[in-house]
Amino acid sequence: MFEDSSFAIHPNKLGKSMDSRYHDIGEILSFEQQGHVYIITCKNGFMKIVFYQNDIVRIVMNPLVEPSLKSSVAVIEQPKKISVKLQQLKDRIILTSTKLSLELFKTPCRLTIRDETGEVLLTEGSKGIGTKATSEVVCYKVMTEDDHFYGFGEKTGYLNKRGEKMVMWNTDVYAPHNPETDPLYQSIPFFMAVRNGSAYGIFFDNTFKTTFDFKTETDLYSFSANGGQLDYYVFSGPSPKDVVRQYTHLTGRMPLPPKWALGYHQSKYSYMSESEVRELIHNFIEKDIPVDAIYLDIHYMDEYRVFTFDQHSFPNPQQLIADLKSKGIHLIPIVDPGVKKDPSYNIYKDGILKNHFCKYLEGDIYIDEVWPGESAFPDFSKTETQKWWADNHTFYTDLGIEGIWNDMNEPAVFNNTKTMDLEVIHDNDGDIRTHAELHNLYGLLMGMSTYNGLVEQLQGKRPFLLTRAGYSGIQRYAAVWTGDNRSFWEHLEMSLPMCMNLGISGVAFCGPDVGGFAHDCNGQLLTRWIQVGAFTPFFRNHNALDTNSQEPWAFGAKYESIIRKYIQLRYRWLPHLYTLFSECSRTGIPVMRPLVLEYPGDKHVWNLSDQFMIGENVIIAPILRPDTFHRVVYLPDGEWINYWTDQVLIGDKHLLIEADLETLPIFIKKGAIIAQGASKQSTMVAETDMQIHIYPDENVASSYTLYDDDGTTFNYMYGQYFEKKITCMYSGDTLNISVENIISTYKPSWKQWKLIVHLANENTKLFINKKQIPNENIIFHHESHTIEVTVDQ
Ligand code: MIG
Repeated sequence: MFEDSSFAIHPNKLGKSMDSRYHDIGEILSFEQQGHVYIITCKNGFMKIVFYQNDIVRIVMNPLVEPSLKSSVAVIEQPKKISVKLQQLKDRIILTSTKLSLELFKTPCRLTIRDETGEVLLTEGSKGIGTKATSEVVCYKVMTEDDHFYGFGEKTGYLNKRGEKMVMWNTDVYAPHNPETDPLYQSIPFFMAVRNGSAYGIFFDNTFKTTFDFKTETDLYSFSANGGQLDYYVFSGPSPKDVVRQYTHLTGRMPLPPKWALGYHQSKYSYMSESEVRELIHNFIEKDIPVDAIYLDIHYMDEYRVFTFDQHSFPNPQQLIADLKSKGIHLIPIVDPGVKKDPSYNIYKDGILKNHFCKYLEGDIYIDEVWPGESAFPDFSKTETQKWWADNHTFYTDLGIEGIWNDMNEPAVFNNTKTMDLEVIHDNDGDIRTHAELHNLYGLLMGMSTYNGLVEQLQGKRPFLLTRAGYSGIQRYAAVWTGDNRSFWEHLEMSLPMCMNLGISGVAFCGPDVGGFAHDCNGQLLTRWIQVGAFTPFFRNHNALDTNSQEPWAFGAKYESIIRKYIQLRYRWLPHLYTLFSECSRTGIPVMRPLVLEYPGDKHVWNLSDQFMIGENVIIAPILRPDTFHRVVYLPDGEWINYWTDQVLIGDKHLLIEADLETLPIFIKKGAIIAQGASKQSTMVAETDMQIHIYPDENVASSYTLYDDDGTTFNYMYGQYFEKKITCMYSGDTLNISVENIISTYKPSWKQWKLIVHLANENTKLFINKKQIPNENIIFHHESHTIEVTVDQ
């Protein structure tokens, strides 16, 4: 409106580009050591360096004052006392641990980190650390031709993020998730760089809006934040798996979920009534399709008031939940953070009276629109509010509920900015912060409150929590689904790299809405998606209002029978999947992984986005396009076995593979040992058919440790579990197998197990723990070239 006046050249307009110039931190003026903290004063800022352990170092820069070493809630580890060698040279300072050395050049201040062999992991060039606008901290690092980047949590696009610019700002995006759609619901400001088979990682622990830029400059990448300190951790690897272990050591790992959370889950926005839910269950059982959980979306509530049931459509939730449980099925209600503004509603009233809602500094409660209309939002940054919210969940747990679904916790608000006013403040236990600073933590803090409440209320049973929003560390509390995708083939394809990168980012328990949330699904797409879902860590079919139904039987008998087969396959693979989940809960190494995690030196996998691995020796190469019955599959060096035919394929090759609608291409590496069980109506049915499949590799020893426990309690944490180690060696026609029960403080339901040896012939001599198994105890299957022996537990 003032375009004709000087207002057109208002300094704010020009200022933007001026302010985005980079201001370097300048030269180092002084260096001192205080205990395990190194303090560096530069011309334009201050730094602190702390070793957390030999392979993790933290670097914090504050442009204005001496940096604070308070970390975000993502970090659960304290620095260990390790011995660091300090060398002060004329032009630089060198700090060396047993795993890395950090060189700090003085004029200007520039950092180089080397691994234990002296190889440069990361280094800085024409730019290092500094500021952009007055409140923007930024860090540049050199990007070489050979660097490939993974992690970053939940992002669209391909696996390798080289060439991308990504923002972390938890956002509710209903619009189609395109390659350019960024940010989404989760903020995981962590990545790893892989170069010539080795890796390092960086976790930028800044909860403001952050940006990771691998696009703007050709030989530098950067990460920056809209406020706060430049606070980051370097993980020195050297392998990609080491980086995942180091990152999840710092930010925590997934507790082992209850087994039922690994089954097939059915959801819809919304199953409207008790009778609809009962009919749904009836269909699953009638049709012999396994199912472990049913979700109730927002319509179960009384006008979207959380912690209520609508009395007309759900008159007796307690009975419903009990009836479902008797069939081995869990009911999971949605819980959003918005609390309806209604003085007669106990949660709202209580929250107001006890001061639990987010406010402006001046004292007004922040009220805005979500499903229930005008609503208030709990301030999860306050310990007391966390406890209050957690305690409210007795409403659900008293009814027998053991799982909760958190949605809209970015938080999503129906206004132009899609979220809370950035000027709203969070109490943060007295250390007040703006929403601009804590926005990305809202979902994590809600998850923490909910999970902790459920743990307390379920008295020893493992809860299940599903969340849409989160920050680094969310894996300690919740599984993550990737939000409002669509029934597009492109979204099936996109879900693979998205989940693989989430896995690298510590969030191993993840999956997309199978079948697609918005838009209309069809039989072929659902079939192909279920095939993939059978192997993603989280396996839930969910579907939006006013779109085609997409329950397993929705598209007729032909598709239903294939879908049944794959949901049953999921249940047959559960003993192996559960073993991998257990490994993940101890090491952070994801169940579903990109090939680059196993073969980081192989250039064919650096951006391989349409295949994934389950554990270290199974490749899943799904069909991701309509009317397509073949595809290219890359098999790394070694020999691979077609799971369906036992045909042996030579790797280090791209192969053209046929896959009719019934076939999900699965390849097993020679030497692999894999546990399988029976298909069952739900995971609550005890296992009776434990099978150990061996794919022997000539003259190469291999081993497998099967894990099992009661699947429902935390007793495994106190040593009650079962581990059976199976080692095999195949040479000549002799297969030597040794079996050792490492821990049997938990007794599995199966008393005997079957050993199934693939690629065998009638002359194969079998020894178990050095005793030859007599021929009459061996069943030889001619068609499949397998031999089968039954063994006692
Ligand atoms: O703005 O609760 O992503 O899974 O069905 C829509 C209704 C709110 C978004 C979730 C979706 C859920 C839907 N919710």
